[in-house]
Amino acid sequence: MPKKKKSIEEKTLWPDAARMLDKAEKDGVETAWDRLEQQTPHCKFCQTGLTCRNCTMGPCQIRKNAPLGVCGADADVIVARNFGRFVAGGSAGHSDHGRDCIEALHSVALGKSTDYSIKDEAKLLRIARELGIAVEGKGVSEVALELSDLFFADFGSRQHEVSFLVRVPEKRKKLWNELGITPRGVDREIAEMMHRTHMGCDNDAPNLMLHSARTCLADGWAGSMIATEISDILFGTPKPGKSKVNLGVIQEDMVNILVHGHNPIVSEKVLEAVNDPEMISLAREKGAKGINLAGLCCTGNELMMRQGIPLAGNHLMTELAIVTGAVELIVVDYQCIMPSLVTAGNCYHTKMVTTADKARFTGAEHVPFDMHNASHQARKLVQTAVEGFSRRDSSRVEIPQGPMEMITGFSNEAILEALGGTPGPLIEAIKAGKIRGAAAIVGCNNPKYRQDYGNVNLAKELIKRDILVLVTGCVTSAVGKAGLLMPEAADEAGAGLHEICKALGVPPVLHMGSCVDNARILQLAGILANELGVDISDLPLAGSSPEWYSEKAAAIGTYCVASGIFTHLGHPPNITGSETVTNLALSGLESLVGASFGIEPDPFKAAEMIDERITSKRKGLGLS
Ligand code: BF8
Ligand code: SF4
Repeated sequence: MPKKKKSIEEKTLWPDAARMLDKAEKDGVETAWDRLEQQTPHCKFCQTGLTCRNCTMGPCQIRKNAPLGVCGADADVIVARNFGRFVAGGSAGHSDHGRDCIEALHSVALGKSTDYSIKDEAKLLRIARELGIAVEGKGVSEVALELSDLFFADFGSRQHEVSFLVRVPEKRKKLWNELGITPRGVDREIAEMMHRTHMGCDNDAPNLMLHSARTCLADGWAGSMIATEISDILFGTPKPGKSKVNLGVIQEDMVNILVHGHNPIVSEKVLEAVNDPEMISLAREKGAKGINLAGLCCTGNELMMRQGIPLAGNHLMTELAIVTGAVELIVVDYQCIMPSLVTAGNCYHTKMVTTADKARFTGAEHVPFDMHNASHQARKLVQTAVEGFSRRDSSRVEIPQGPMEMITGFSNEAILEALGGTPGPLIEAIKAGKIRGAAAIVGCNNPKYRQDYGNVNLAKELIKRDILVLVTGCVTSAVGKAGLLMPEAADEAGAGLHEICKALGVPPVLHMGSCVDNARILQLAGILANELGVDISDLPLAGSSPEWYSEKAAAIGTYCVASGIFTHLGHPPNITGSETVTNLALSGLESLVGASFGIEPDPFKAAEMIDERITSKRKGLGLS
């Protein structure tokens, strides 16, 4: 049977994306949606996790007439091994980003980098104290050095827990100890996952799944948390501020530069170079009004929440941003960057530049950034963009208009400040049922879904039910475009949440950052649980990733569940070939860690699922 082509309407929720999809077709630019069509139907063995390629006696596929791999591994073991490696990949991504942040802090502390500095000294001192470093009588550099050394140690062969476990409620820590899943060194857990999944090691599916949990906990409570906290120390702790989102942030009369990836270490420097008067006058000489910087994906979130830089869009908007024909330069660091961007750029005058030696793209120019050359390299890049302006073909430019306004930047510090310095008022609102609970909607776009349909509708349904929504990563752009990040969106919320939002002047959906910043949500959960003297799993909280795609998103989901937070996913990871693993994920984990996964592609039914969970947790706390 010939495959039915999806209409543009079925591909995305958004007018800006629809217009660019139409233009892409006319301009002959292939997108992720086109390639998905070519890749469909997917291999059933891979989709259910039943393929093993871990040695050359195989590869093996588990079938009815061949239920064991050559070595004798069964479906459960193969599925659990594959899942373990999948989340180890995600944990490695977040955590290696965290390591780069430690290296930056370390080099600033040693005075080896003049390109970076400590912007939030108060936070540096606060965190150092929190982690047991004596700060009295010491200079900022000395404290920064001790803190970076402590964080480096969090990555190594340490035998005891990672430092930020001081934020975890005692009950939860005891549970992790009993299960043997207390995260030790970040690299240690990831390497051990690779070891366990080598042929002939861990051949017990539940035991493998427990180590998956441990690996992801090392990501959430160390790798990601360290990335977040150091980014705040180096670039400032986010405060609520205005920004804009959608492709309308690209400016026709200006040189346009997009930053894409995850680590603010590159994008912050690009921003500085963009604001350099010398660069601006160079742009004017070339006939542009100035230089416009906008962000994509998580790097976009990082710049937006600290500097107010507008967000052009999320994962599936990255190719479409280039299709506007008005982008001179796209600068990337790492993660979630489609290699197709090089090809899309070649269809226009858009140049793609890579900056990390560990993330190079064939066909893109490589301008490596390090601690000692970042400002210089950033200026070089901006100059390249300015020079590209004269190569722009104005007859091929089409920019959707009308960016949406939004308020972003709700770090925990900002949330506590809005509450008057303590979590007390939030707890009172939860007790009174004005806020019935909170749900974090996080993660990605995936062309298998109508873009952002799940992300937006789930958020809308939850706020109607007086459930406060927290967002990070690519969901930010989704809810921002839907207007949900503005205080006026409180009018779409239930009466209780509406009242609280109006009193505080905040939106019913709070933007908490990029994907590594899901660690902020873990920290907040820890604060609330400690304040109430309960475990995280007792709180009326939920996580959700309706349109996830990445290994990192699976790692986030797993550390959420292992931390005691029920987590909804739009579709399962590739585990359904094993009943044991699937049952463990959907229910078995409940008796072990007090939470599990729920799968539901329909956002309206997912809202129901999350609501039920929150209701039962409220009951458990004796709340109506
Ligand atoms: O880490 S939400 S598509 S950009 S994986 Fe990637 Fe998913 Fe976006 Fe940021 Ni997170
Ligand atoms: Fe096959 Fe076992 Fe080798 Fe996997 S480890 S490829 S199941 S023989």
